[in-house]
Amino acid sequence: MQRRRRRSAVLALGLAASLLVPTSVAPSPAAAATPGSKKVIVQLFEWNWTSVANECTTVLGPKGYGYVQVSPPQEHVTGNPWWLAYQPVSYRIESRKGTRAQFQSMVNTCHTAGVKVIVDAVVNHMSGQDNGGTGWAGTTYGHYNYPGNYGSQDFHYCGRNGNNDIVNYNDRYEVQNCELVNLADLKTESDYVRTKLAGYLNDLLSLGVDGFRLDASKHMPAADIAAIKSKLSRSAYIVQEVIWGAGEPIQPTEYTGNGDVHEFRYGKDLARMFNSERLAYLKNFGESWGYLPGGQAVVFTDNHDTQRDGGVLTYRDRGEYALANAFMLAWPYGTPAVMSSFTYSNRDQGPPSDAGNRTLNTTCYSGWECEHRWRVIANMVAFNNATQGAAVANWYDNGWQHIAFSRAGKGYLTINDEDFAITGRSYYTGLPAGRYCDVIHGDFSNGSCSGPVITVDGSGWFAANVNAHDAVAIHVGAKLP
Ligand code: ARE
Ligand code: CA
Repeated sequence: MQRRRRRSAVLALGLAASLLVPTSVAPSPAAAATPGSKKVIVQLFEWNWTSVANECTTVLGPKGYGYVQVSPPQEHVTGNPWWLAYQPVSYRIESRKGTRAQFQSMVNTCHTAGVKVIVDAVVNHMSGQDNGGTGWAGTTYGHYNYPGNYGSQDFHYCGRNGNNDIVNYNDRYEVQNCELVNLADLKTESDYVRTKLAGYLNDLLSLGVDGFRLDASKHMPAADIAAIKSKLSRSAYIVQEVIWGAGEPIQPTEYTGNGDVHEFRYGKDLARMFNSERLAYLKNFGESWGYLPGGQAVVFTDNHDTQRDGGVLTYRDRGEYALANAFMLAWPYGTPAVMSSFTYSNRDQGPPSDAGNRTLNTTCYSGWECEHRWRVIANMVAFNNATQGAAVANWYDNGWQHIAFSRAGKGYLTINDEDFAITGRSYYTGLPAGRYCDVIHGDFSNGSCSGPVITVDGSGWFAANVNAHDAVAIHVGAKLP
């Protein structure tokens, strides 16, 4: 059953939107953070290394993010679109985002701030340029010729569809041996190619990198990835990009033996619950929806592809987006990855860059959205950290768009996505009695709260009004003395 859309109500009231979105956390000097239980990943899409380093110190560390996922660092083809990063020319760590020295310094700075670094690694293919050219760092290349790395014998030529391109995702062979959008497809079954790829990844490990997001994993047999992984010089976190597709023969579950896998259904389903179905259905969100095992799933509201392709909530949805992220960060299924975007008006548009296409430093007020700094999102990271390991308890829903639950003994979230305020009711949290900061509307620091304080009584209840399209969240990490 479709429920009514209430975008207009949000605009008319202007209430939740104004409460939830425009406020961002101010960068502050880092206190040395403790790594360990911090799981939350933030994807700083297309940020340059200097800006990532700065963000680790001033925001990611202090706010409790565990990992930063950075865009591909290797030499790429030249031009302006963001997706040039996905067309490797060589494995030199030299790109529009910065030099090897800047990359190294970024890794060190993030580690000092208690934040680990995941690199988006493009290993399935090289460039998609029929005529070759000169790469960002000056390497001359051809479509099937990358001096010092690969020659024509190192690529697949599947002989299908007239141009070797993938057309049919229902054909396993084609998906793994033809070209994804004309990108020269590496023979990942060859030991030579595997050794080269592992050489690249090992170079990154030598710079201190902690893990990899393996791009286009679906386009490589899981066994090929396992073989590359076995050549790594030390253990590294791995998350594989395998987009679940209805009826496709290649399933995300094939890849769990290698590490984590992105659960693409999560963001689409979550958007549907917010937009046209019911938050009440989220009561058993996760494995019982047919998803990957939670311990191996990385989940997100949107990523750099889905935010462009539609069917998910993005920064353009403002308050609704904040609420969806609050849910994701409070709910125990999977490892949450927060998206942080540059704003764009067409799909191909590159990040803010200079005349030579060098990526500019990030400014969170011009050209960059910085969702990860939105108060709701940034503060819910600490909620996630404080509630690790605690089960969902005390679920409540009104059958529609008002839900609430606790993370046993550690935290409590209620989301009201109705068009009307919910007033005059109390919530059973099971939390220890005390005064808690409502981290949806206020920041907790040095024992004080810049927003509303919620009082949990000796029986574990609190009373509060919740505006339309708004939320209240409290946790033991933001309890007033
Ligand atoms: C660009 C141009 C192309 C041109 C090519 C070569 O757009 O027209 O032919 O360059 O010159 C990104 C961009 C692409 C870009 C590419 C290379 O999105 O536009 O091509 O970089 O610069 C499939 C894959 C999945 C992939 C998505 C996009 O399975 O792995 O397509 N996602 C990753 C990254 C992308 C990146 C690449 C891979 C390539 O996240 O950002 O591409 O490195 C169904 C299937 C999915 C399929 C999906 C879309 O849902 O189930 O598996 O995803 O359709 O086709
Ligand atoms: Ca392939």
